[in-house]
Amino acid sequence: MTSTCYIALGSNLGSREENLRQALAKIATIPSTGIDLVSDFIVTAPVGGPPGQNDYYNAAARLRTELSPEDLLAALVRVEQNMGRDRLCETRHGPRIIDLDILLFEDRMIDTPDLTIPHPRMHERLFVLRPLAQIAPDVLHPRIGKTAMALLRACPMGSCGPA
Ligand code: A4P
Ligand code: MG
Repeated sequence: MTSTCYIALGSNLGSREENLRQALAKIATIPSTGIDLVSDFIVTAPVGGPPGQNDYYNAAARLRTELSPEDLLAALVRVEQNMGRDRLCETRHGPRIIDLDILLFEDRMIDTPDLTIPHPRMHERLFVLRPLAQIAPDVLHPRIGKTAMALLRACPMGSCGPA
């Protein structure tokens, strides 16, 4: 069974634009998975984390996959590791070469220790909602019952952080 899902990409270390491109190229090689839409890359001020971090490059993509959400997450974590991300050396919300988050997976709602879908903070983040609403304005957040565009419009600049 093919599922549609949306992911967020972020990078604020090294060649940030190139990191997003490389991640997309690697995601395209995940078995039984294809990328069918990618947003523009946007430059956003870091939200949270230690002061003095670089701005992020952020993007969103739509995938079609035969994998389960758990297997897709494992594959995305492997892409992050393959690109040199080492979580043990990172501070929470600190600089990272690449961060790949699953935002939505069909209209599934998952709450396990390793996986929360929809992504728990997606609806309050401009750096997620802007690219997502660009490629999928009408996609529904199954928990909140609003579209990506409605969430973006409802997102007060202050609480979402600058983007
Ligand atoms: N995990 C659970 N649910 C998911 C999901 N839906 N997608 C688990 C991906 N992973 C999920 O992730 C930690 C664990 O979360 C994973 O191993 C998985 O089992 P991580 O990527 O190591 O942690 P993280 O990303 O550092 O933490 P967190 O809390 O996910 O951070 P956020 O909330 O993603 O924030 N500012 C700007 N402008 N742009 C950004 O992209 N990103 C962050 C990271 C902070 N500030 C930012 C940006
Ligand atoms: Mg993450």
